[in-house]
Amino acid sequence: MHELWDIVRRVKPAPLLGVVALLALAGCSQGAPATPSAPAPSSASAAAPSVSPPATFAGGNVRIALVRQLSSGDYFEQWLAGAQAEAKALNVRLEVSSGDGNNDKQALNLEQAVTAKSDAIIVDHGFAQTVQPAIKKAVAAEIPLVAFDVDPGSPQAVALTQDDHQIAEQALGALKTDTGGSGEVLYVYVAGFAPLDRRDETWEQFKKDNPGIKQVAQIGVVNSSTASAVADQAKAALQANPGVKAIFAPYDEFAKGAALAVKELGLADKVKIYGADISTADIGVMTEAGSPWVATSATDPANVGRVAVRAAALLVAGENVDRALSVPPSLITQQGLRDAGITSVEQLTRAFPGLTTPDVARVPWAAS
Ligand code: SR1
Repeated sequence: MHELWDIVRRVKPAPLLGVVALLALAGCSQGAPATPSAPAPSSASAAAPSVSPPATFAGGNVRIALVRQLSSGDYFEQWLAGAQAEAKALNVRLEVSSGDGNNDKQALNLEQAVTAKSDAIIVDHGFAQTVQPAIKKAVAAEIPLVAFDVDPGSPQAVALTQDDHQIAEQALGALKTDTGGSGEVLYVYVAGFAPLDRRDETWEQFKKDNPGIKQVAQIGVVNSSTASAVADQAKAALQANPGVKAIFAPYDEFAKGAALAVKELGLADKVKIYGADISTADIGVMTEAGSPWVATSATDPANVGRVAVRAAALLVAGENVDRALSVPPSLITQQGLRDAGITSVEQLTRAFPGLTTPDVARVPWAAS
């Protein structure tokens, strides 16, 4: 069961609204209702722009290349929708390519964006060794660059993350509370993806700090059907390890796959899942009767896509942008979602405005 204040203490200081969302969504062992507070007066509410757009943006000819490693799955689809909405709002052309999991293809797409002299480039995920050479070329050509969830290797680029250590800390805080800090755990992880590697650092530290937690197996795959591949692996791992009582699956495709396996094996009363990310489909999985997926730590992916485009637009305009941008996550529990009757990400973000971060890479000429 979750101890509300235990979870709050566990997280790094967050902006006030992030804390409000956390407080409101965390399931509470004391039976206190986890209903949303009235939407706080938010910096997300529409405010008139304080300055006019730079002339460069007037004709709609600013071209921002979005060079993606992956595009399938709820997270990546929502992220793209947010990026496209922000591009429209800022009157820029977003030219989208995806490697569809093929790193060589992503590197080629990135080379092409540099050759095409894009006004700015956003690199969305990718492996450092495959994208850093072309990022160096972009920097040499003075093309502003934003790297989301990949180390750009160039200090001139803006590095955007979701605070992955905090994501893992929040999910593991819930796992620890529910398990009492001991028991067999199945871990889902694939090395090489920067956000998963950072979450893994937290997991490794968590195991050292909690010697009662035993990782009995590690599974994981990332491809165009991650959830079903993970479901197959999780079934085998659970059958081989009948003592497992928790699964740490810090990516929503991992968590969905794990949930499928647990349900199919009839273990939902015994095995609970602690994940990352949120989507409308995820909310459906978490809140359905008997679901084993009890907690997830997440940002709003559409909001993160918006932040990436805003940062790129600011760089095009010659504005100063922090070289390290981070969007804080919130802990979302099954109990909190059920109590608040939330069935979609739209409802979630309306009820909890802390999931929207208009002050991260704020564009002074845009309404926010
Ligand atoms: C394969 S990497 C998947 C992760 O990327 C983003 O950071 C999302 O949070 C997702 O969990």
